[in-house]
Amino acid sequence: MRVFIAIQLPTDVIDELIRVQAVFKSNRRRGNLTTPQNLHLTLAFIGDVETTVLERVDQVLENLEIPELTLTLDHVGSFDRRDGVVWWVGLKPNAQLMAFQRQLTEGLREADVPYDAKPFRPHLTLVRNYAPAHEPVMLPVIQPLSFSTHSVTLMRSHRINDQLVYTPLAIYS
Ligand code: 2AM
Repeated sequence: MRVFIAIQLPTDVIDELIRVQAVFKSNRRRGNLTTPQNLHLTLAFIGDVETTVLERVDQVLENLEIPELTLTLDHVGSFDRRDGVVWWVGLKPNAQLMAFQRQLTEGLREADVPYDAKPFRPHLTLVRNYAPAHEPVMLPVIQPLSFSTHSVTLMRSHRINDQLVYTPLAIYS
């Protein structure tokens, strides 16, 4: 099963992300928009694992002290990836979030759970493999928007009728 660990978002944050996403939706030669129900903050991407590994992930998350975090969306940015440009909304630097994510990945490592060890850059993906229909792309201004969270979710990534779907498997708080 292909899994990752994420923070789920409240509806007002999802609404704001959809507003920002509209810029890419309306000026798009190419691009896969994240569906509203798939918007999330990834903390650790694990990938395809067997049930025995999944049980160890569950143990790590059960034993993890989950802090209450206050996160703030405050900018739009992009990554150039091999499979095209990804545009996202980024979070204001947050030492507590970075420390928590480090604790989580240390737990995974100690439990011998594989994960993508790329440096953590907290972001909420709006569109992947994007190319505009016309230049310039007028980036929207983001009014800083904060939310508090006190849980993490083990998510499954799969395809249903050729649609990418993220399904919560368990919530830890
Ligand atoms: P992305 O949105 O920047 O692509 C599910 O695929 C989630 O895990 C996405 O949020 C994705 O980030 C993230 N992720 C992190 N590393 C990944 C990897 N190596 N492969 C696929 N997704 C990854």
